[in-house]
Amino acid sequence: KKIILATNNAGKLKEFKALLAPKGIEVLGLSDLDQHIEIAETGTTFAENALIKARTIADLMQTYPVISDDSGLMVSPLNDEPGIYSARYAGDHDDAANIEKLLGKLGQLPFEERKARFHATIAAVKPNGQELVVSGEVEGYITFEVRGIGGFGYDPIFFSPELGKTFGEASAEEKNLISHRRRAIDAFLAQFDAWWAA
Ligand code: ITT
Repeated sequence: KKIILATNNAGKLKEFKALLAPKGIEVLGLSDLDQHIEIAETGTTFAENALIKARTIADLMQTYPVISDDSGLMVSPLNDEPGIYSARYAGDHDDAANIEKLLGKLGQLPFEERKARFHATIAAVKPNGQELVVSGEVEGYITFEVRGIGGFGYDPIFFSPELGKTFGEASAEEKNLISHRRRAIDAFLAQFDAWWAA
């Protein structure tokens, strides 16, 4: 089974490939199709933006089912900022600048008050228009400094109590066991057969 992942984010693509290959689902990124398509994320929620991305690519490529991932980091003491703006918090897809801005805003706030959660919404659209939207979240704390070089985005400052380390310090396999993306994909897989057949 082949599906297209409507993303320009190499970190996401790698995780989707690893998480869906064991289920017999081959994930093709836009980069695998030699495409780079910028889509304006004009929605006000993860679900709206995920649907915008999946529908745009589904309209362009009528051959394969398309899925998308809209995700972000919600930091409790910052009223869930940066949320849907996570990729463009300080600079557009500038992970280092985004991290610096976030750490600056939290200052020396005590560790136990630095609660945060990652969210991922997956939207799936088939050529016949059948749609599916599912989500997943994982909880953690924002560290005081960068720890580790694994993953992407905010991973080096997201401490997972379940792993006892940051997502930046975790291996890809460890992160994929518990991540928001893993949980969204589990929800997707629970409805996959019905969606695929519909
Ligand atoms: P596409 O829209 O092309 O898929 P994007 O990076 O622009 O890529 P989003 O708009 O969904 O995607 O923004 C998600 C951002 O949230 C991402 O760029 C990271 O900054 C952050 N993020 C999401 N999942 C993450 C993860 O697993 N680890 C670290 N940061 C993550």
